[in-house]
This record gives sequence, structure tokens and C-alpha cells, in this order.
Amino acid sequence: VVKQTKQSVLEEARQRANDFGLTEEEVVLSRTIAENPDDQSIQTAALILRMRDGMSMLPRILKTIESFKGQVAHVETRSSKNEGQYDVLVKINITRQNLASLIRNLRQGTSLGGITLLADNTKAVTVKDPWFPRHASDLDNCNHLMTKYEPDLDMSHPGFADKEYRARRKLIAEIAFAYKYGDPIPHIPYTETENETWKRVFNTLVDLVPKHACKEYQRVFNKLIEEKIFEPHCVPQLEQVSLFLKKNTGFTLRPAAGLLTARDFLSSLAFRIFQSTQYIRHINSPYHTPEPDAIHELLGHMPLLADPSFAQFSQEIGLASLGASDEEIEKLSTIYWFTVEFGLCKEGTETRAYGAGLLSAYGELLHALSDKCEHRPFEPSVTAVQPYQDQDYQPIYYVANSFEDAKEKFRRWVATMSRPFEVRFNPHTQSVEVLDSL
Ligand code: HBI
Ligand code: FE
Repeated sequence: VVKQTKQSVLEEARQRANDFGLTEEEVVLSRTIAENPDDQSIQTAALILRMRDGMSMLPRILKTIESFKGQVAHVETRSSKNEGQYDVLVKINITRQNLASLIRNLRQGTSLGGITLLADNTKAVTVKDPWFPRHASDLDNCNHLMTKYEPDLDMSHPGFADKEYRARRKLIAEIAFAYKYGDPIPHIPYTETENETWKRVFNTLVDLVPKHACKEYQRVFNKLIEEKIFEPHCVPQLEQVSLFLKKNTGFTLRPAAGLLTARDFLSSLAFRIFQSTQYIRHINSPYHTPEPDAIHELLGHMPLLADPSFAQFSQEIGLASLGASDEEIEKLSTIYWFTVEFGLCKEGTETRAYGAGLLSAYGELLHALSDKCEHRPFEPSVTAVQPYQDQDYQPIYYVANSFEDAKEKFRRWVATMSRPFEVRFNPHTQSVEVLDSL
């Protein structure tokens, strides 16, 4: 990607807008949006996207807009100068805040392969968008989904051909969409099939934990079994687990409908809130899931979120993400990936797993601790720029000396970030205070 100056981006956006016949007024309107950052009123915005692979991506684009609560007012497509590619102009009625998130999502491009955002008439909105959640209740606005692996869109998804499974997923997603801060997490009566899927994964892990999981994980894992929150025959309820976490570290859960944008996902950690999916992977592929599901959250993440030192580390990643630039969010996600998801740590002369992606999947757990991959010492500035993929086992893992050591290194690295202010979490009010450090 060629980096352009802000000026030339704006110029190009205007040029492309002209091509599609947007008025000067519409460009001015977007300026107004930028100048009133807390405005919740609905505005009209125009985006121009290029579909590199024919028209097939159009439904995904529309679905993404819908997931950001945008209402499509106008769609126009035309073939681009390049063969087989189409440009699409969409006009959307949307709040400023949702628009900024939508554009970020489209720019990240991770959720919508084959699509490029060519121009929007709202550059000013996103270039210096300072909005981030200030109170835990603001997370009600931070649940923007990525449409990466959804059973009804992705043909390679194990649930694609299973109508019943898709209906179940839809039902559970709706519970997450309706959830508001302060609500208890709705109880899901898991089906026999779902409980069976849980049981299979749980039983494979019970045998591996004593040998391969770090000691902090083991301590809480055993406690969860003692307190009968983790039982082999039924999927634990998020509400019960949330109460358990609250008692131990002050972390709580809120239901998430699926994969959130990295910015939204990380921001909730700042409030010691973990966005957890509540659906269960398809029974046909119990030991692997391309997306997070409740089994991954429960077996992978929950034990360590109840560990004080790890909880602190997680929250600090979240705090660092508030108001960060897109590039910094990318780096923080990568650090999150190689620590919270796939991290290894030293324990005496041994190396053990603490990453949730490892502790919820025995295949990769054994791979990560075998000699078929590379172990490197965790070093935030290096780890932050390590490319990774989520389709296959990782070829490289990063090893921390301890959570305390990882936290120390992380803190030193965060201090090098460009943010012109500092944030502090006030647990009494569950809000983030912004301290100007200029
Ligand atoms: N969303 N629900 C959910 N769960 C995740 O683990 C998750 C996410 N969105 C983004 C994301 N993880 C990654 O980008 C992390 O590296 C931040
Ligand atoms: Fe995860």
C-alpha cells in the first residue's frame, strides 16, 4: 500500500466524488460531521468501493453497512477501467460515530477481501477521529462485527450447509445484539448436540492441562471444576462465569455476536470487560473452529482472566488501544495475538502454554510445544510487527519469561506510542479518565 499525504487523499476523494457526481454540499456536510464529534444525528455519507472480483462482493458490502447500523439510501455500480472489476457508490444514512467505525473496518480490509475503499467524502471524520468509549456503557456502541467467517456467507464454514445450525447461530447472535450494559447475560439452554461438542473438547483438554498449561491457568481451571462451573456434560453459562471472574479480578463478560473489529474488541478490555461469543462451533468439526466460539472463550480465555497478573496485562492492552491510530491498533492486535491467543511462557526449564488459542485446541497445543515450530523471546517491538495468519497452525510462537515480565516490557513499549494523552481507568465509576500529557 502506497502511503499518501492527507492532502492528496482528500484531493483524490474529491476527484472520485466528482466522477460519481457528488455535490460540493455533500462534501461540506461531511466536514460538519467532523466538527461535531458527539453528534448522534443521522447523516448521509457516500463511499466508493472497488470490487476486484466481479459483483459477487456486493451482498457482503451491504451486510457490513447494515452491521454498522447504516441504512443504504442509494447504490450505483459501474464497471471500472480494469477488466472484471466494478466500482460501487453507496450513499448511507448513518451516525457519525458508526460511519467512522465502518470506514475503519473497510480500510482494514481484513473482513472484506477483494474490496478496496477508493474514496469517501468524509476523510476528515476518520483521519482525526478522537472518539473512544469513556464509560463501560459506551461499549453498547462498540460491537461492530467483521463479516469474516459467517456460516451463511462462507462456503467453507462447517455450518454452511446446515440450515438448523444457521438458524441457531442467528438466534444466539440476536441475543448479543439486544444486550445492553447492566443486563444479566441471558441463559442459553444449550442443546444435546452443543453439550456433546463441549464434552468432546473438554475431555481432550483435561488430560493435557496438567502437562502443558502454565501454572496460573491450572490453578483457576481446577477451581472452576471444584466450583462445578466447568462440568464435562454441559456448556457453562456465561453469566455464571462472569460472576466468578468478577469475584476474582473484577473482569466481567458481555455477549458478542461474533468476531468484532480489533478496535472494538480491544477497547472493552480497558474496562475489564471481555466480549465473549455464546454460540457453539459445529459438531462436525469439534476440534477446530475458524472463528471464536463459546468453547474457545470458556476453555481458552476464562481461566486466565481470573488471574490477577494476567487480568492486569489484558486491561493494559485495552487501555493502550483507546484513541490509538489504525497502525497502532494493528500492532496491538498482533501483540494480543501472540500473547493472549498464542502465548507461551517459561516455567523453570520448561515451556508451557498460556494462549487461549492453544488451550482450547489440543492439535495446535501439541504443535506449539513440539519441535515443528520456532520459539522466539517475547519482545513487544518485534512481536508487534510479526505477520500472522489465522487459517493454519502458527509457524512462530513468542515466549514470555512470566506475565510480570511481559507486562513490564509491554509498558515500556506502550510509552513509545504517539498518543498525546494518557488514560486511566476509574473502577469506582467504570469510566476512563483522559489526562492531557502535553
Ligand atoms: N472479536 N469476538 C471477538 N473475539 C476475538 O478474540 C477477537 C475479536 N476481534 C478481533 C480480534 N479478536 C483480534 O484482532 C485480536 O488480535 C485483537
Ligand atoms: Fe480468543
